[in-house]
Amino acid sequence: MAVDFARPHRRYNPLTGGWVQVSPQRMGRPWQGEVSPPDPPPPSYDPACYLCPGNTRVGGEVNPAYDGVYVFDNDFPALAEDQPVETNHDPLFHAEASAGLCRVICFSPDHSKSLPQLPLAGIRAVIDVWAAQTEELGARFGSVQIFENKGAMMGCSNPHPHGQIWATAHWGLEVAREDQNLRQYREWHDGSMLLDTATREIAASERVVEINDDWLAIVPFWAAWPFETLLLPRFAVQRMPQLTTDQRASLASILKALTTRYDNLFQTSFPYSMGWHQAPYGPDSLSPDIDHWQLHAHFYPPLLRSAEVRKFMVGYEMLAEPQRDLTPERAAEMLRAVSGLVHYRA
Ligand code: H2U
Ligand code: ZN
Repeated sequence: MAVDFARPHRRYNPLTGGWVQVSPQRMGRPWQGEVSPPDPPPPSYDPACYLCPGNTRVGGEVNPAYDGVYVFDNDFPALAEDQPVETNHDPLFHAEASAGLCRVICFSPDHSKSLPQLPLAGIRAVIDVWAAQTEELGARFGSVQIFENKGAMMGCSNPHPHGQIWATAHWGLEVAREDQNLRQYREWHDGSMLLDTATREIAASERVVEINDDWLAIVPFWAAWPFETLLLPRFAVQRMPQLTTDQRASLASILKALTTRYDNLFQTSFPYSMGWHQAPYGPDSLSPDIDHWQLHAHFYPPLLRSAEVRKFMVGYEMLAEPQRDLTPERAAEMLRAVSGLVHYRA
């Protein structure tokens, strides 16, 4: 018998191999998000911001008077570049030295403009830097993790629009899991998991949030966070540097539309952690087998009901598996119901 999606059920995440418990019967009547009064916009320049052009950072370095995207080496890197190869082989206290580098990427000199508020050319410039950094660091490291932590709720205290890049010799656990699952899908089903997902989601349409000729944003069937989205290319591509001029332009446009919807949902600068997954490099970079890979971005926003009410991953989630009341289909419907064109602050 087929699963009744109106009753409690579990959904499988083929990328991670995890499960999510969905409890739609607890959702009750569909609710509108409460809208709180918009928070005051930050100024375009903040003399106390360590990321604004011309300002001094905590470590004493002075930012140049940059006028586009600005990348610098993190003054407090979590990783060190020159690490000896060391391993403690121990069944209980196993460890290895980890080598890598950390960079900060300022999306714009304007302190007040987050991604949805940047012009398309500004978002396009960020994409070009993401691609160039991937190419440069991929030649030296096994994995290039590009991400953005946005909003105080996600532990980011500075509203200046910025992201980070961590390049590591090893593959992060999530990347390693995806690599294994994408590879297995190709072997078992003779196809690309995420291209097949895009085709099926477009046909079903109920979880689609944004779509253009090249890209698709969905609340995935297996989403754990209330308004989690997955940004997928509609063509085969393993890494960001491979994107053509047109594909970068269409990516800028879907990023702007998706993040505009996010901000409009609760009329707040929507917090999230987002990041790109792409085919890792080495250790076998000389003969890389990356056909099973497909470039994609995850958005993990914590909000549930309003600008203040967040979802906590606690209790059952920490001890068993993620659980949600709001169905992914309803979340996608709510994101479709707000504008992807006009930002609430415009
Ligand atoms: P988040 O706010 O997204 O955590 O990023 C800020 C990063 O900027 C953080 O990793 C770095 C911090 O180490 N930073 C500098 O490199 N220089 C500074 O002067 C302050 C913050
Ligand atoms: Zn600033």
